[in-house]
Parts: sequence; structure tokens; C-alpha cells
Amino acid sequence: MPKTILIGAPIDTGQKRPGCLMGPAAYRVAGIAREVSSEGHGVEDWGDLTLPPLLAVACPNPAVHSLAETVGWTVALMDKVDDALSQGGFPIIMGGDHSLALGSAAAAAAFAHRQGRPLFLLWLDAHSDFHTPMTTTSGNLHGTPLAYIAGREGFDAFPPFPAPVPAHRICMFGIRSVDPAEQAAMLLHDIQVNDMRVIDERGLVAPLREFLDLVRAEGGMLHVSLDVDFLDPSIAPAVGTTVPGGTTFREAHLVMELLHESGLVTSLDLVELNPFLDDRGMTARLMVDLVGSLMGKKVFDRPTRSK
Ligand SMILES: [Mn+2]
Repeated sequence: MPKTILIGAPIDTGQKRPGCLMGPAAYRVAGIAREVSSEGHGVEDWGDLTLPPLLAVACPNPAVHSLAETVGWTVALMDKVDDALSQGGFPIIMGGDHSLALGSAAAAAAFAHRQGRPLFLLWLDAHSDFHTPMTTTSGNLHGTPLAYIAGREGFDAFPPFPAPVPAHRICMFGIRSVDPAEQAAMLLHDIQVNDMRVIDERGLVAPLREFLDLVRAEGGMLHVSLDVDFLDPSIAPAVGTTVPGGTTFREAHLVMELLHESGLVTSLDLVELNPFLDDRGMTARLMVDLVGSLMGKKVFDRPTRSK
């Protein structure tokens, strides 16, 4: 396992509920570096990114807000995550809202392209995030990264996506909230959607293994984007967009354990944690626990903790 590089992305501008900018600090307080190193992996914390000087950018959709800031964060992340990958590291981007994936996935795509390897995307999220800046009605750009990654039009204000990821290399998991405009576009693009209905019927293991087999067969890199709202709000309340019916504690750990066993994951986003909404750090701790499982920890036989 390559050395883990922690990159703080204190980004709040992809949506309207303040608090995600405290995410990186919460992950550190919850012991993310210790969790990684206790599984025997090297870890470096590169600190938090800062917003570069803003460019003059515009979008014809008047609903879109914080465009210049989101473009700025995207550029900063493209640079820093690429650095981490180029040094042979395993970057974990600690968000920050999901707009950070515009930059982290772009960096992963640029790096994979230079390596001559295909990039795959695993989207663990309640939402499909398949809006473009032109189709969003909320104007919240945290709902757009998958459309950028898939090469949809409407991102003129952003750097061109380095190597758009074809639909068969994108897998959505845990989806249970999709806007009509997104649904139509997803059908058009033929994106594989494992919504909660699929997970109810087939379980997690079979569809996830099918996707991982594909990554392995094509010698791909795998960027995983883990949104807090992938988890059920009863175990992960610290998110601005709770949707009932999310994955359970065990299901989420199982995903991470399968990912660990696959050895295929090359970069990871942790997004949408809003510590201001948390209940005594339970969500931050759960997310850090999930990172532990991705690093190889098994969840069994643990002492009962007092809260
Ligand atoms: Mn999301």
C-alpha cells in the first residue's frame, strides 16, 4: 500500500449550509492519521488547501452561486491531488462539500491519462450529482461533479476535464435521490446506477464485485468518492442533505472491506461532513472508522465504548 497523503479541502461553497469547511479539522480530531498508521501504512498530512485568487468567470444559469470560488478550489485540487499521485501516494481528500470532487477526480483523470491507464469512478452517495451548471435549479455546484467527470457540456467556466470517464467506468452506489433532469441525462449516458432498490434486492457484494472485476480486467485506477449521506442518517447525522434509507453500519464497512481486499483503490474523497450538525463527533468517527476498514481493519470483537 502506498503512503497515504491527507489533503484538507475546507470547501463550503458548493452548497448553502455552512459547516463543511470544518470537515478537515473534524477528521483530524477524530484521529484519521492515527487510524491509517495503526494499520501499518505511512501517512503524511499536507494540511489544508487555500483558495487561489479568483478568476472572472460567468455562467448563463442565474441560479448558480459561488462559481468563481468553486472553479478556484477545482484548480487548487487538480494541482495538489496530482502532486500526491505523482509522488506515488494514496491521496485522501478530506472535505469539504462534494464540489471538491470536480478537482480531485480531474487530478486522478489527468494522472491516469499520463500513465496510460483508464480511470474508474465509484460514487458512494445518496445523490447522483449528475447536474451540470446549466441544469441545476438549486445552483449548488456540489450536485455537478459526476456530470463534469462524464464529460457533459455546460462546464465552460471550468478547466476542460482532462480525460472524460466513459459511462461503463462509472458506478453509482446507494443512490436514493435523483432529480428528473439528472435521471433523463443518466439514462442518455447509460450510467450504471446501483440505487438502494438494487442493493435491497441483490445485496452489495455482487454488484460491487462485478464493478471491481471490470476495474481489474482493464488495469484501471479507481477513484472512490464517499459522501456522508451514503450512510443512513441514524448513524451519520452530520450532513446537510440527509435522505432516509441509507446504508447501515455493516453495509458501509463491508463496502470498504471489499475495496481493501481488491487492492484497486488509488484515491479517496471524504465529502459533505458538516461537523456543526454532528452528534458528539459520531459521524466524523464513523467516517474515520470506514477509512480504517479501507486500510485493512476488520470490524469484529471490539470492546464496548462508553460515549
Ligand atoms: Mn454527493
